[in-house]
Amino acid sequence: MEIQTAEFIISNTDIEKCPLPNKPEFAFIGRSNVGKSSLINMLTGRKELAKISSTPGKTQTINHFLINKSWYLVDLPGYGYASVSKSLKENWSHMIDTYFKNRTNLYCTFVLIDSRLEPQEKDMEFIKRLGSLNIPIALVLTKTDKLKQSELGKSKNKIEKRLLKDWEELPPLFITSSEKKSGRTALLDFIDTAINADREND
Ligand SMILES: Nc1nc2c(ncn2[C@@H]2O[C@H](COP(=O)(O)OP(=O)(O)OP(=O)(O)O)[C@@H](O)[C@H]2O)c(=O)[nH]1
Ligand SMILES: [Mg+2]
Repeated sequence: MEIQTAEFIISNTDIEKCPLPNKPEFAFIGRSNVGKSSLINMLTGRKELAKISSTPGKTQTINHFLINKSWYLVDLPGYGYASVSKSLKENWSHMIDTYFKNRTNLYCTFVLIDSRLEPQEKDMEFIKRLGSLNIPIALVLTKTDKLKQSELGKSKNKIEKRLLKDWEELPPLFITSSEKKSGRTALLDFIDTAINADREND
């Protein structure tokens, strides 16, 4: 899929203010600092579309971007950021939960996982939560430029092994680096296929 246009629509903490759920939507979620905003910029080819920071906790709102005038990409705040206050964490958690419960146009949620880390229980818990809400997911390994090919293979195996403790089937998995711009075509093709498959079913 070619990205012709990518427009910022709205940033808010109130689900009611999100655009009407009348276009296919794809959300990006994962622990703080995992690279959600960077991935959105890499996919759209717009360097400063989503705001990035080396300090975790940069994205604190729900951010809708309209792509090719026909579908939404959504940048969400990260979970598991230790340094914010308990009440702020609870607010985010409630906001994210409400988001997932209300977006009837959500085609797939990409759960980003840092390829350099051992499988994290926070990620596994979050994946379970999405599963209980019947939300289709795909996994995205991020920052793979930081690993050698052999290390990446091991990391992928560990994550898959851990997931198979909870799930019978593995979700689709993408290997990406926003730094090296890798994994872009596969991910955009996946989105394209999801949108078109649904059109054919209409
Ligand atoms: N080496 C490398 N660094 C990356 C990659 N993607 C993101 N980063 C860096 O990781 C840091 C966090 O990136 P963000 O895109 O802001 O992460 P985020 O998940 O949106 O973070 P929050 O909004 O705080 O939840 C930044 O310093 C990025 O430059 C990547 O593919 N490779
Ligand atoms: Mg962010």
